[in-house]
Amino acid sequence: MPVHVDLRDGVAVLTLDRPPVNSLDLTLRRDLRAALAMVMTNPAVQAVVLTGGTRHFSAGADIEEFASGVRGGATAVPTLPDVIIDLDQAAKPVVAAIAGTCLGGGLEVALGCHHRVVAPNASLGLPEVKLGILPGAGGTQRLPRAIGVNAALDMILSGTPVNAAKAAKLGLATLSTGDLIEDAVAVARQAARDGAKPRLSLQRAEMPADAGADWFQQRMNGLKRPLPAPLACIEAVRAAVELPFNQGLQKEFNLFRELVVTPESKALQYAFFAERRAARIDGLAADARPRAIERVAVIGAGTMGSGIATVAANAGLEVILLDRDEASVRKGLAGITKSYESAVAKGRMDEAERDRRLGRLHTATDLAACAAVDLVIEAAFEDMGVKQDIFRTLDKVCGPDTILASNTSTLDLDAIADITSRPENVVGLHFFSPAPVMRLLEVVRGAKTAPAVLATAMTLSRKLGKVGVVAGVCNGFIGNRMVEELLRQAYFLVDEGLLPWQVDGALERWGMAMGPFATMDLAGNDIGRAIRVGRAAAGDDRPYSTFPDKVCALGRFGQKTGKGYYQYDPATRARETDPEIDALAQAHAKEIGLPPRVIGDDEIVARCLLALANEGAALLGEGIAQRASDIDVVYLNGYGFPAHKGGPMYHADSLGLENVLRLMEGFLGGYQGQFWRPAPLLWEKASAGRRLTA
Ligand code: TC6
Repeated sequence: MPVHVDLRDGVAVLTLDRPPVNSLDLTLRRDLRAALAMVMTNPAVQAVVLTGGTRHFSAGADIEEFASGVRGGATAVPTLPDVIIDLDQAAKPVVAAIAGTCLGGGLEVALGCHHRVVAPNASLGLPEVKLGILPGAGGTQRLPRAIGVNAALDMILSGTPVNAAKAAKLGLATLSTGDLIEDAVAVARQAARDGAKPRLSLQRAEMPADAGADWFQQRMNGLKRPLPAPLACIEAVRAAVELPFNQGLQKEFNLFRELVVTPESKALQYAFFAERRAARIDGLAADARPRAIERVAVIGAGTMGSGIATVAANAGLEVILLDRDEASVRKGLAGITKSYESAVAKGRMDEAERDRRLGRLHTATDLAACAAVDLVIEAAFEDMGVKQDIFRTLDKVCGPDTILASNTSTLDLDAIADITSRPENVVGLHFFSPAPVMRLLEVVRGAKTAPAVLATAMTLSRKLGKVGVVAGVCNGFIGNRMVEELLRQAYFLVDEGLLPWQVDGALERWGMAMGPFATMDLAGNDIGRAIRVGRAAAGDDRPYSTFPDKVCALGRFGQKTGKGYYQYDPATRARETDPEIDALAQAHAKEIGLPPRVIGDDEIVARCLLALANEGAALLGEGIAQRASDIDVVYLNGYGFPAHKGGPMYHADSLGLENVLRLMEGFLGGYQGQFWRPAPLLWEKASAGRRLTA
């Protein structure tokens, strides 16, 4: 039974038990409703405590049910709003005892209870907007009544949970300092004695004191992206203020039903499960146990190495930051200290926490310092000779079980591994810059990487707060190999007469966080050039535009030099178009000499994104990526692909693979059309009427 009932001297403690996260599927909803009905009619029960154990009060509605019909569907009776109305109108006081995650429908259940008591580890939030929906079980109606319209809307629109202390401060719950259940039982007994059953449904929602008549419209205007879900959230909260409770509730549920089938929500639901699927390693032996990682050495105290060291220290690991000389390590450590100081100044970290993290960071200048660590992450200069030298030495100084990882973004991991006597203990850990911010971690499986080492790397990625995605060895792995094809098309579009800002504009209007030219300015155009030179040296003679080289020849390496495809305000780093680049691009196109033609946003977007999907299909066919959804996870977490479009592979599926092939066929006859031959797997799936994403 997913709901256990335990009687404690007049108080019935109902414990949700639906592993792994107490998601409120039809079975749990039915069982909870039945348990409630039972305790309400039991004369021995005076009050009720509802809990979910120590880790998850509830992660909310069962997201799998949103795909219509799955496990009865989210609208199958009793719906979640039905069960919450039972709680709200219960004849005896009901107290929610909340430990761990209390999200979405979980928090809506708690809001339906008459009192809420939280353990210090509780995390309460309404993350529905991140799934392209709104809290559809009373959250938009009860939360504003509990904590005021402004604070409620902030929580609903951000989707970010609050911790127990903040929840108490907001008046959302009472903080338990002792045993959660005992405290909740005490509250329940007192409520039974007092007959206290405060129902949020009977309260008013307080508007901010200074709110004008257009307050809700202003919140809508202030949205970064006016997507259907955040707009509907505001509309529903407005209903909480303007309509009687029951009408507001009905409006909210109607909006939920409309949102849950939008393309944006479908894509976000897909992305949620894609991220979890990425953690699974196909074909991994059952006995591949992850090793414990407690001490880490990071080689290279530059931006990347310092960033990785910060991530490791933040996760509670002991870290040695290494570089060739004292000055370099001191500079790296100073940078880390500065970033912690800034977090303290902004109130994001307290001083004690800063000191704890700094206390985990040690420095060294000799590789011998790696002798006793569990893992070494090399983040030195991107040069095969340099990396092989380091790995040769590490192989001698490190213990036999130490895992040696390289942060290389393009080099052949197997050539690095084979320089050691332990290639099975070598793995790639490709972090993205800035490492403390970017969630993506490509975990590169070398030809000889041992299963246990791979499992360790994936477990570590989770501990570091990263989304690990397994990739095979090839130039650029998943993300950078694909992005090269997007860049190729972006530069070809300039060959054909477009200006860089026109290409970026089209992609940004479509939803990319940043267009390819702005991205290259951020990454460094000299880095892009080095990659092209490296590829050419390795025998890649496929045509490439010469435009980026012309930009590099002017010393315009991007943001770090103040100029690239754009010019940057030295104070604010704001980007502006630059007449010099426009003139250069126009002269370049003239030199290429193609007949002028109008190229609209649709073609720009299709060429850049289908170049990604086609290369994605190629590396899927080669076994570099485990599954199409992993490729999407890479793009959603490392390349600014909009989550509400699902990722490049999902996007291709959404267009329909037959349509994709038709578009590619059109491009095949155009400028540099040879790049539009479909990858065999794309062809195969399209011909069979199947999708790339399962
Ligand atoms: C809502 O409530 C709407 C209400 C209105 C209705 C009218 N459903 O993330 P983990 C699975 S919308 C189904 O690896 P963690 C997950 O797929 C919902 N399944 O663990 C995974 O399965 P696998 C609003 C779910 O400890 C397993 O549980 N709520 C759900 O790192 C473990 O998950 C949210 O958006 C779910 N709701 O993090 C919260 N949640 O093992 C979504 C999890 O087969 N969930 N699973 O791969 C989370 O944010 C996190 O899962 C977590 C736990 C913080 C709860």
